[in-house]
Amino acid sequence: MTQEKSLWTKSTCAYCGVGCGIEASIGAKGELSIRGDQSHPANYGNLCSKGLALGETVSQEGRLLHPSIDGIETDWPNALQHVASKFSQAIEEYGPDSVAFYVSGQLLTEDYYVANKLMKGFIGSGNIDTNSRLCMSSSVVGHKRAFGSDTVPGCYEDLDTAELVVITGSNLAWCHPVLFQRLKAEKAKRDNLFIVVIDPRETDTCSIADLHLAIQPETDVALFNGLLAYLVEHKKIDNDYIEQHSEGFEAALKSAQEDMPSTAQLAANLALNEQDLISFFAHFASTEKTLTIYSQGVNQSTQGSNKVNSIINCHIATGRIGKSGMGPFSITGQPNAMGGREVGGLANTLAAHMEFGDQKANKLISDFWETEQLATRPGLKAVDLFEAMNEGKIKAVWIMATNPVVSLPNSNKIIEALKKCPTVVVSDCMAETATTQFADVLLPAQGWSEKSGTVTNSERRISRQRRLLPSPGVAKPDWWIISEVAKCMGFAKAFNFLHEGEVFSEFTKMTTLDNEDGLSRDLNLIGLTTLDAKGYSQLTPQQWPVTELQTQNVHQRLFADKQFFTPSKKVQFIAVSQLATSINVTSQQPKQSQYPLILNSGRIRDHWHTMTRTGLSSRLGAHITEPFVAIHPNDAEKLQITDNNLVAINSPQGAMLVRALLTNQQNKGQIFTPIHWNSQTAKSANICNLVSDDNDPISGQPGFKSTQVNVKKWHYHSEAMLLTREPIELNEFDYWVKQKVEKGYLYRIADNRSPLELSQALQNLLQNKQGKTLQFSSTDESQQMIHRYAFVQNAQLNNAYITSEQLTTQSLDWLQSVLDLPLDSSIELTLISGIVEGKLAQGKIICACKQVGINTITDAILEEGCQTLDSIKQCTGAGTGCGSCLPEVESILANNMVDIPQRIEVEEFVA
Ligand SMILES: Nc1nc2c(c(=O)[nH]1)N[C@H]1C(S)=C(S)[C@@H](COP(=O)(O)OP(=O)(O)OC[C@H]3O[C@@H](n4cnc5c(=O)[nH]c(N)nc54)[C@H](O)[C@@H]3O)O[C@H]1N2
Ligand SMILES: Nc1nc2c(c(=O)[nH]1)N[C@H]1C(S)=C(S)[C@@H](COP(=O)(O)OP(=O)(O)OC[C@H]3O[C@@H](n4cnc5c(=O)[nH]c(N)nc54)[C@H](O)[C@@H]3O)O[C@H]1N2
Ligand code: SF4
Ligand SMILES: [Mo]
Repeated sequence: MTQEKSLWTKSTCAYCGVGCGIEASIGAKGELSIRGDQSHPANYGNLCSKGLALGETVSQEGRLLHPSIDGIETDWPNALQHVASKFSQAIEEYGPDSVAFYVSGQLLTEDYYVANKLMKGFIGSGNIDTNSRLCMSSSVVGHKRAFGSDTVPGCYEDLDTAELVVITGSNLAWCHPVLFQRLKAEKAKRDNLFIVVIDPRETDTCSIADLHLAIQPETDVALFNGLLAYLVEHKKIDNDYIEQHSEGFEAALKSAQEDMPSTAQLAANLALNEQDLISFFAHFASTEKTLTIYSQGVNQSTQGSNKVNSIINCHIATGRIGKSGMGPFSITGQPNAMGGREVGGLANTLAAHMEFGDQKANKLISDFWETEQLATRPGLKAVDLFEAMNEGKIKAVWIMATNPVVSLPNSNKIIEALKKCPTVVVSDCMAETATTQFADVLLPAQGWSEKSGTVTNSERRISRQRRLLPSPGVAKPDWWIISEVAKCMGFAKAFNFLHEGEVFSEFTKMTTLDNEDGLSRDLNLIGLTTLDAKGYSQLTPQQWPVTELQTQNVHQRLFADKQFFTPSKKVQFIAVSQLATSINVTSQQPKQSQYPLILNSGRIRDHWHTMTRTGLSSRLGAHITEPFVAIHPNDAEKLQITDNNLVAINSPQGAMLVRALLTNQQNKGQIFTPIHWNSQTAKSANICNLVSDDNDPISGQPGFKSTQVNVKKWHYHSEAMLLTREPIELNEFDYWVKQKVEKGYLYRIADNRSPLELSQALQNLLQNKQGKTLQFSSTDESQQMIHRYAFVQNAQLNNAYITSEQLTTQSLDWLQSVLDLPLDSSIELTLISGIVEGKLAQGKIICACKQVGINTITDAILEEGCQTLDSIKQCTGAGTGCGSCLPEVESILANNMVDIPQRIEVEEFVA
């Protein structure tokens, strides 16, 4: 038992804000095994596909190993001094507001703390903003306006006790899978749990919903205003709570009533069935234990802050905050979105939840940091920051742990801004990202598994990330890099940290300034201020406020005492009104007819953001292999687009080229594309090329979820699938997408050349010498020419391709695993004939953990007679790992049981 313990180190998952505890052990060859930490209260041992694949993404492939200046490798002292002098020179010449940091919710709290301390405390500018601006800032505004503090009041345990769970603007099944599975298990156990999903799309999250409201995009304020008006009309409000503990009710109600002439009219405005609307309202009215989970469909909007307050208003009116099973619950995106907010990562807050404009806070921080330069006013928010850069006002920027060329709206403008900025410093783990290309100085940062520190999850729980592996090259922790630059800038005394634990200790003390009792501010870590190095090293999860070190898991809710952090100590209703949206709600027609469709964007189950990490795992890459646009069949028909066509999407800002996926899960007039692919993984699939930088006037959060676009079929002459062991540059082709597969890469290509010309172009690129070439050209049943080519070296397949006019009509999923298999005669035959047998025949991978393909699952249903999820699990192993593929397995089951038997065949084509 003791031996077992010492082999597994506890840490926290690198990805989403659920903040799951993991345990890692290192094998003989340095490989990392990962399992869920049974004792961690965020996940009790469960992990999703991304968490389980963490071990596969810690490879050294593509890592940034050394600092460089203007593309020339250098050492740390030189690089640090260079950055310091560039920043100091700019400050001297143009003032502190001429420099900026753009940081990330993927930094650890310790990194974030020193970055904020340097910019706000010692450079003396507010110009540090974070990618959480794109993610959580509308929630921050909503919280501060209502509660007087940026507080998420509830905890995950509320999922286990709630009787109505409203999930709005969140695809929990794919983005917070462990919470989704927890809720799903509750749903299976309890008859008294009703689940409502509010999302314009029918997502996998709807698989557990009793009611799905496919509202028109951007109409959430009207919906929740309608709910508030309904609650009042049906006398379902908590009058005592409103009178004694809140302010602003009358004004909020007046705005709400203006948005709801009648349920019939509101339903028509939102394009909902009136019965469904009333059902939602009635459930909310009659269920005390109501939890409203929300995420980017709410936050990422030009009226995101108002959407948040429209939700919170309904919870205040019913007194449903701070009690078990109820409350508004903003689910955070990144692993440390919360930590960043705690230490002042946003340009408009100070640190430890203290605010600009508060003289007392200003003095407390200045004294604590022993500085006279503390910034006195907020800095530029992300979009404005890059705008200022574009105008030449920012002379030096330091980007850490984020990839703004992909993730900020209007990518072309971001690229222009970076080109104009005289000094662009980027700290990243990867050498080649869409953003590192534009850096003057590159600094290699330690990544997950190498760095050490803390993160805070959605339920305010602080957990340790621990060092597991050595770092490659000379990569250093972000907090160290920042502190060393600060020292070179002349601030040695304030940045003399020797260990991340010392940074954490200083931060915990800061939370207690004039706040020993936790009555001035919600964020109080007084119980952690006495931690010594050993205590920090062994720290178990702690949920704030931490009045004393928690030796077992606690589940606390704030505002149970009905005391808020507003001047009057009362919670605030905020009067909000539905603003006009980019579509004309009543006619359902987009207002600008040149761009008649609304483009929505978001995440897929197995990829993380710009794919710098999940793109390294072949298991994760196999779920969805190519960027796509989901489009309703009626819209597609009008545009003469069929399934799998390549289509160009255009907006006034830019264009992208992706594969069409026809689906009824998409509402008419709206399309959806994932955010993950970018210039490193596809020719033209960066959705932020199209998104405008319109943002919420209060939070500054961009409206990523609705961009007006048009879609046109894109014509090409030939397609290719190319398999290589090494990455290859394909920009000469009109369309390409890269997928990591076992032992290599699989590229999908489309071009305006003929199949034969494309074949020749590929051979020129591959430059194969000294080996065995297998080549075969033939026609298929529809007389299309197909060219197959494989190059074998040392009895190993080195590269291979197939070109044809149309490849998408054929299932070529077997190509994903072929590099990993010993090359025998049957594989050679498949490569030149296309006849697929045995292991190669299982089709698209559905269960990433157990590598189970769609054909194996459909076989189990149709041929083995598996008619339940459990029997499929038993028979195929699918869904027995992390379980996040279960909704998809279920939908395959449902599809195959309803209109039997549309079997997905691996097509064989005649040689
Ligand atoms: N697999 C995976 N998981 C992740 C991430 C990842 O990259 N991959 N990223 C993490 C991060 S940083 C974040 S922020 C979270 C995001 O987590 P989510 O917010 O759950 O994810 P999204 O897919 O961005 O968007 C959520 C949903 O909002 C819907 N939506 C769009 N417009 C509207 C609207 O007007 N109203 C309403 N009610 N809904 C609308 C979209 O259709 C979409 O289904 O995920 C985290 N988890
Ligand atoms: N259209 C559209 N755009 C969106 C969104 C959307 O829904 N739609 N969502 C927005 C949201 S919510 C978010 S959170 C953003 C995410 O967008 P980004 O933050 O740009 O995405 P990531 O790929 O996570 O970028 C993290 C970068 O940091 C590097 N990195 C990882 N760990 C470390 C580390 O420890 N130190 C350092 N120095 N570097 C590290 C990675 O290699 C990677 O290059 O995208 C936003 N953009
Ligand atoms: S839900 Fe998945 S991605 Fe999120 S923290 Fe847990 S294991 Fe990691
Ligand atoms: Mo996010």
